[in-house]
Amino acid sequence: MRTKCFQDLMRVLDREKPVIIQAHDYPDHDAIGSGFSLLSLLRDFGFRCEFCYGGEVQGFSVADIITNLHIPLVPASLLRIGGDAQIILVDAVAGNTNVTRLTDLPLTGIIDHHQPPEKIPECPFVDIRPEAGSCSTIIYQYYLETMTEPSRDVATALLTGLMMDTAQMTRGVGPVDLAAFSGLFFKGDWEGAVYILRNSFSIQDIPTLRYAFDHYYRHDSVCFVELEPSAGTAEAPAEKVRPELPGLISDYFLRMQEIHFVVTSKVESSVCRLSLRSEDPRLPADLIVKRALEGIGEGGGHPHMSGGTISGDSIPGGPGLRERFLTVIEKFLHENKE
Ligand SMILES: [Mn+2]
Repeated sequence: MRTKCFQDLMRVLDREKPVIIQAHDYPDHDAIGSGFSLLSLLRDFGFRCEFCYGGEVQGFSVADIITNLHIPLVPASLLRIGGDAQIILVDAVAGNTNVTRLTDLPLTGIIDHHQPPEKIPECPFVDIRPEAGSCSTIIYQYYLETMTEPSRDVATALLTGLMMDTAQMTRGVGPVDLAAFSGLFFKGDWEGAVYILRNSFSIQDIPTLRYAFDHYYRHDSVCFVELEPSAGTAEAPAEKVRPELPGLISDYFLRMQEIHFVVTSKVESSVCRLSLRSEDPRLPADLIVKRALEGIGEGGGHPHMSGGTISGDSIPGGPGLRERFLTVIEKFLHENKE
């Protein structure tokens, strides 16, 4: 895929019309870092920009970043989007259920680092680089390209996005990520960024963590954690699970030396959300979730980290879900046998 550049983006944008940068719903650190830095860069070049998200901002860590770094992020529901808006999606796959459709207007740009769907939507500017460890890395490249010095807040936001998505530079790291890391580290408040990343759990998560430790299922090196109300107790109602917790739980279980693949799921308001992690190169989490949810839901992401959703009557329940994954995993292991 040809790498696009910031010049190409500026060429397709009209300075007379508003630019709306949209992060995926319930934005995470990388969505916020990349959206905020793109907003600053476009404003430097004379564009009128807003930065918005669907869903809500959840989690103390993301909320802290928005406040501390003075990020002008607005809920999409508060924006009045006119017919001349130019919408750019960051850190998100167009058409996925985690991207609220703001208007009937077609997208003007997509900037992302997730594995793209087979059919990439028609769009004037598409810069999708699955080889980048974070979307923040891509935007940092735009700063290099235009020789723009990021402000301290922008550098900190980019660094936080990069470090979060790469689990502190331990997964999915490519040469561009390393260049971004070394370029940003002392430009931003690295101690602030590291503090946020190190303090991702809260005392309030303990009942859910306890539930996870008491109720996980393990099949060889594969582990399932199901935070669904039907399997739960009053100690761990899934309704109270913060959206980033399943990912953190998957990360945590992956640290067990016996476990190389983790699927954490939670069911909330008739939607089952899955968070997957893999450290087995034979088991790419993005392809496996896609295959396991075929016909019942959608999923995608990266080989080391992916997610998925299943809605309503299609939710198969714990045993059914495990069965689907184990069948697919078995096939992958068989195909990739040395
Ligand atoms: Mn990302």
